[in-house]
Amino acid sequence: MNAMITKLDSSQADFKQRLDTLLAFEASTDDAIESAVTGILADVKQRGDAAVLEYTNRFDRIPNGGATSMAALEISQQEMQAALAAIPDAQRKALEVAAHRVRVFHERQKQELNGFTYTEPDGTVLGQRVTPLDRVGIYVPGGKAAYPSSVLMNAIPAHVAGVEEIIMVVPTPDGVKNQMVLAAAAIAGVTRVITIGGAQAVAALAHGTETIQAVDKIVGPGNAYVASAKRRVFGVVGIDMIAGPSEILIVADGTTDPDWVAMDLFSQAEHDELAQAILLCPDADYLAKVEASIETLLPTMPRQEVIRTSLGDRGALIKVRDMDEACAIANSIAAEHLEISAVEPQQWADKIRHAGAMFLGRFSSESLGDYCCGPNHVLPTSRTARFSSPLGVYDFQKRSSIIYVSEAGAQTLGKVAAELAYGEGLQAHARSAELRIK
Ligand code: HSO
Ligand code: ZN
Repeated sequence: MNAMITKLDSSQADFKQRLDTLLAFEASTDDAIESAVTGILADVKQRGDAAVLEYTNRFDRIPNGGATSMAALEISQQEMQAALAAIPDAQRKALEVAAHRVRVFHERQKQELNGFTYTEPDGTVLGQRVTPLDRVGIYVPGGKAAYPSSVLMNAIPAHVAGVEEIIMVVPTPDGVKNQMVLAAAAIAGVTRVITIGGAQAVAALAHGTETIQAVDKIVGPGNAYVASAKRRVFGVVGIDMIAGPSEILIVADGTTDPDWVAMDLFSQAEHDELAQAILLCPDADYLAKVEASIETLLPTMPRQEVIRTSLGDRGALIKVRDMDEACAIANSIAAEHLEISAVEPQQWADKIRHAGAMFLGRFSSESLGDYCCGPNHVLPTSRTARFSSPLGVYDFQKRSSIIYVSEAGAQTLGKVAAELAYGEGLQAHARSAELRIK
C-alpha cells in the first residue's frame, strides 16, 4: 500500500528545481472545448432561452423527453424550503450553524469596507462611495463536486454586501437534484435557482435571455467548459478567479500527532487527483512518522484512489533545515491553505506573507475552515495568493469616486489641470478648466 509520496530535502543541490517541477501546474487548454464553448456562447446570445433549453436537455439528459420551458428548469422558493425541511435534522442544523458563522465573519468584513469623504480648506469635497452590485450569478457544479458548503461561501458574502438578486445556476444531470445544495441556497438567501449548467448557463447569465436577466458578475467553480466560458464573457460581466486544484501546505514543528497531519494532507488530496498536499518539517524522524501514518490510514479511506494519485503525483514530504526556512519556502509556494501545526504558531505566522488562508496551531484543521469557521473557503490557488485574496464582501461591491469642487477649489485646480492638459495637447480639457477660473 505504498503511496510513493515524493521525499525532498532542502539541502539537496537540486532541491529548488525539484520543488518547482512538483509545483508546476498549468490548466490545460483544449481546442475542442474552446471551440465548443465559442459556439454555445454565440448561440445562447442569439437565440436566448431556446438555445439554453436545447443544450440543457441534451447535455444534462433531462428525463421524460426533456424540459419544454425555462419555467420547468426553475426551482421555486417553495421547493427550496421543502428541501430544507426534507434533509436530516442534523444536516440542516450544521448548515445553519455554518451559515451563521460565515455571515458573522463577512458582516465584520463589511464594516471594514466603508466609503469615506474628506473636505479641503477651500470647501472641495473628495470621497469614495461603495455600492453593491445589482445582480450576480453563482455557478454551482453538478455531480460529484456539488458542495453545499460552496453555496454558502459564494452566496453569503454577496448577500451581506447587499446584492439584491442572486441567481444560482446548478446543472442537474439526469434530472437529479441535490437536496442539500437547495437547502443551502435557501439558507444563504439565494433569489432564484435555475437548473442549468455548462457554458450555456454562463452565457445566459452574462448576456441575459427572455427569462434570465443579465447579471453583473459570475462567481463559482466549474469544469473546463465553465472556466473557458467565464474567461470569454469577462469584460461583459465581472468574474471571480478561475480556481485551480485545491492545495494544502503544512508547516509542522513535529509536535502534532502525525495521524492528524496525515489526515489533513488527505483532506485536500481527496478533492481531486490534481490536488496538492505538501508537508514541511525540520524533524526527519517526524516526517517518517507521518509517512507511516499515511501508509496505515490510506487503506481506510473510501477515496483512497484519488488520495493515492494526488499524493503520488503532486504530494511531498520535505525535510527543511529549520522553521525559518519552512516559512521562507511557504512564502515561495504561496499556497491556498497553509497550516502551521506548531506549539507557538504565531511567531511563524508573523513571517508568512503569501497564503490564501492560514490555520494556526494543531487544532486548526483546514477542514474546519472549509465548512464552518467563518472565513471564506474560496481562496486563491496556484500561487495566485501572491496577488489575490479570499472571496469576500468586497468582490460583490464596487467603488465610485465622488468629487465636489468648490468655486475656490476650481481656481487653484484649474491652473494645474490646464497646464497639464496643454502639455498633453488636449485643448478642450484645458479650456474647460480655464472657463471656471475668474
Ligand atoms: N477545500 C475546498 C473547499 C471545500 N472543501 C468544499 C470541502 N468542501 C477549497 O479548496
Ligand atoms: Zn476541502
